[in-house]
Parts: sequence; structure tokens; C-alpha cells
Amino acid sequence: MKNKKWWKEAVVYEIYPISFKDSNGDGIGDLRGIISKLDYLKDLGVDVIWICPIYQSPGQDNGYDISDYYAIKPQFGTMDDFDELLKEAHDRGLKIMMDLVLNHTSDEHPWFIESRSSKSSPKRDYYIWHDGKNGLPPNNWESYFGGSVWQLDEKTGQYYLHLYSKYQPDLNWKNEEMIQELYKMIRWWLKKGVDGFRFDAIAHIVKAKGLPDAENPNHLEVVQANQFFSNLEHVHDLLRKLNEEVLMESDIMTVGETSGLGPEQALEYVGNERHELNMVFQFEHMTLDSPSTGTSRWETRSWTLPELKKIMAHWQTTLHNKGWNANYLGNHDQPRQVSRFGNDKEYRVESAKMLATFLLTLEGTPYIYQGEEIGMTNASFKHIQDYKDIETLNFYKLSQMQQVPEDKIMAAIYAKSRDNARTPMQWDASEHAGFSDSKPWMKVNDNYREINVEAALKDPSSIYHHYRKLLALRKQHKVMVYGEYTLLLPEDLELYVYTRTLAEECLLVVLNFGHDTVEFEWPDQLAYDAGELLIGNYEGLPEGESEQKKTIRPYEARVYKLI
Ligand code: TEU
Ligand code: CA
Repeated sequence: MKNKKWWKEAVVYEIYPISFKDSNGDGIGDLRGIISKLDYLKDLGVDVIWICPIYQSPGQDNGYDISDYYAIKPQFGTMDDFDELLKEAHDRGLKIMMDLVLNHTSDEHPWFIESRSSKSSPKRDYYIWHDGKNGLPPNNWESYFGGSVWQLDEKTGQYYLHLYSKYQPDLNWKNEEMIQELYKMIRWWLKKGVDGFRFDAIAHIVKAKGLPDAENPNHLEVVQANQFFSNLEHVHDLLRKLNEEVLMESDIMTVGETSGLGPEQALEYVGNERHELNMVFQFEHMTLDSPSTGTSRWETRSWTLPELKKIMAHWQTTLHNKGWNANYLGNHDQPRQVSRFGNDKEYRVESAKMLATFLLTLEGTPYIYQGEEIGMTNASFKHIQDYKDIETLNFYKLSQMQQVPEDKIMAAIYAKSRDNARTPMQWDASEHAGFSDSKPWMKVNDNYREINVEAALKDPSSIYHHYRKLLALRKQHKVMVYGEYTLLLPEDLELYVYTRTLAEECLLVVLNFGHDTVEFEWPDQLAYDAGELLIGNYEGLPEGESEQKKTIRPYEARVYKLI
């Protein structure tokens, strides 16, 4: 096995702390809540816990607006709680990965307060300031959270740039002193003994020279301008330098969040010889249900299975032996995977298990988002008052201003809102789902009495136990980690079939992404009489099934070990 690494064999579990577990009854998840669930995570069989931001923050974007990188936000606990979490995790053989936001800070960060205080402030250049153009913002770029990326600051009459909300001013990565401050902070966390970093929005730290207007044939106020601030060449110089000066000596794992790229471009970040990042989160499969790049991510379209296969195969084969994939089907920014790629009604359990089988049999490091292991579903709250996410609320306001009908706005929110995945974790059937003793900061999904951890632990045929088995198998069979992926039946509309091969070992994965029973003809090139069913998501086999012709039931998943 070439290039064996611990972080390739690891499975990551993502925690969105505000919604994971509340330990002190204020309705807000916290660090002691996480500590209390470490045994649960260990039993599940994951290796690394990625914790979304817990730093000091006004919380405009649930912590992705940091006002002090060296402090824990009191609602989450204290630095002592963090140290204890780290120790308790390490004692159990679990690793901790921090989420670092280096593209921007909060507007309440002391650097920004100083920066905005005057044009001649020594920290002015830590952020991106610009004069307006004829009483208008410096250019027509649209922010990810709606409106212009520019905010006028009355005090000095200049605009500052923010790719996300106006509470999240972008840092200026042309300023060496600012960069050194970030390095110092990262070294400080490394010294504590954290095991890795997820670099938030890292693709965006460099903006195009001259900040040019994007093409705007319809003369809109603002237009998507991704190409001017995503994955630009200089990002790589900055990451190599970060690696050389700060990260290299520690045996940590790194993953960068990089939207808007394909696998060839991803190799520029994760190629074995690049010394930048271990892996990146790509977004291609997350845009499957949007019309096309350039349109709003709130619009939806229906997609077909061959499209998904094509994207995944492209990533799997391009990075094989050359880099490494980070695989995910959902996270805190995306709808619930069973609601999006499966069937959260008649086949919730089957399809959640099928998706788990998919995620854990791809080449790359798998990332499981909290709640997926019990098949949690989209929030689908009826009233806008129940939504908390700044992106969702901005979208609602802007759509209202444009007189989009209410039902159309809400339909988009049901399908795509980030809050779909941010409802409190469902631990048991008691009031507030065992998440908290009092009213949680965000409504619990109504289905918590049926869908919860306690029920899942008791039921040997639950989604939870399926994950557990898959994670154990992954430890046993290195082919699940390192095996080469080969796609079969690329055009099949229901079946997703592939093999994983490592030296003598070979697995055949058969997944039904549809709600019909379909026939699967065992491929001639694979010796069928030797197939041993390693794991499946149905009890027993269908009656009358022959060795050569398999009957694959709705959302069925089977993994065969060949030879
Ligand atoms: O998300 C950023 C993110 O999804 C973008 O980088 C992406 O490029 C864009 O939305 C296009 O689809 C991260 C966090 O995960 C998210 O929770 C934060 O709100 C955001 O960064 C800002 O920090
Ligand atoms: Ca709390």
C-alpha cells in the first residue's frame, strides 16, 4: 500500500456543537455535552471528531464569525472544558479536529474594530477596504448570503468586503503581519495538541487583482462572481507557506473547504507532491439538485442517478494514487442526506442504510454528520419564525422584497435551508428529545419520539447498528479504505454498482437508489460463485433469487466480498 496514512484510515464525525448536547439546561449545546457523549461516539466506531467553531463569537453565523480565536464562547463552556474534552477524547483514542475560519473574522474582532477606526489605523490593511465608484460599491460582486459583498462604513466613507454576511469582514491575505498573527494562533492550538484542522472557505482567501466587475448583461445590482474569488492561483502559494511554516512538523490532518472545483483542480490542493492540504471538500455532488452554476443555490431541479455516478467516478478515479478524497453526503450547510438522496418517508431506514453503505465504501476519508447515524430528516418547519440561519433569513427577506410568492419561498427553504440539518440532536423520546432540559435554541424535529438514539441503540436492525457494522468492517478490510474504485453500469437509472480492488482483495457494491425492485445480473467478469455477502440492509435474501440474477429490493445495499 503506497502512501499509507492514519487520516486515510480514519472516519470523521462532525459535531455542530450548538445542536449536539446541552449539559446545563440553557437550551444550547456545549462542550460538556460533547464530553458526555464521547463514549457514544467511541462505541459507534468513529476516530476523529470535527467540531464546528466554538471560539468567542457574536454568533451571527453560529460561530463562523470569530471575535477571539484564543477564547471559547461562554455558551459552549470554558477553555478548561475544552482541555478536558481534548484529554477525554485522547484517553479514548479519539482525535479532535478544529474548524478554523481564516477567510474572515467577526466585525467584533478587535482587529476589525481597530481597522475600521480610521484610514490610518495600523490594522487598516488587515481587511479589504476600498473607495466607492460614483456613489456605488466598488464592484458588482454578490455575497454568498445575498446582496453586495461591500458594506459602506460611515466613519471613513470607505467600503469593506465581505463574501458572507456584513458581520463577517474578509481578512486581507496580502498583509504579512495579519498572516503572521494567524500563524501564531494556529501554533497555539497545535501546542494544545489538537489533531487537525478543517479550513473554512479556504478557496476564497485570494481575490482577483483589481477586483474587477463581473459580466452583467442584465444590468443587475449584483451578480455571482465566484471566478474572482475562488481557487485562484495564489491560494496555493499561501497554503504551501502555511504548511511549511506552521503545519508540517505536526502529524495532523487537514481538510479545506473548496467549492467550485473539479478533481483536476483539486489535485492542486491535495496532490501528493503539493504539500498543501490532505484533502478538500468538493461541492459538485451538492450542486446536482440546482439548475447550474451561476443560478441561485436555492433553485431546484430533478437529477438522475447517472449524473451522480459520473461526478463521483470522476473524483474517485482522478485522485486515486495521486491525492485523497474527503467524502460526505451531508453536513451543517446541507439538507439531511436521507431527505435529499434517499426517501425519508416509506423507506427512511432502508435508504439511510443504503447511503451509509455508499459513503463508507468509497475511496477517501468519510465524514459522518451528527444525526445521520440515526437517519434524522429535514426540519421542514412551516413558519419562517422557526428558522434561525442567517443565510435562510436573508434569502427570505430578499425574496419577499422581490415579491416572490410565500409558498415558493418556503418550498425553497424546505428543500435547501441549512437549518434542515441544524435541529437539535435527537437523543431520546423525552421532552426536547433528550437534547436539553429546557426549550432548545431551535425547535426539535417533531419526529424525535420515533427517531432517536435511545431507540436506535435498542433495535439491532437500526440505522445506527448498520453504521456501526460498516465502521467495524472498514477497520477489518483495508480494501474499503485503499481499494481502487471501478464503476459498473454507468447508465443504469436505479442501480449504482462498483468494485473496490486492492491487490488480491475485491469488493462488489450494489446499491439501489430507487423505490422499485430491480434485477441485477451478476457481471460476467466477476466469479459469481465466490461472492460472500459481507453486509446488506435487508434481512435475508428474496425468495427464488439465483446466483446469477439477483433481485435488488427498494433502496437495498449489498456489499459482496469476492474471492
Ligand atoms: O461554508 C462556506 C460555503 O459553503 C462556501 O464556501 C461556498 O463556497 C458557498 O456557499 C458556495 O456554495 C462555510 C461554513 O461551512 C458555513 O457554515 C459558514 O456560514 C461559511 O463558511 C462562512 O464562514
Ligand atoms: Ca448549554
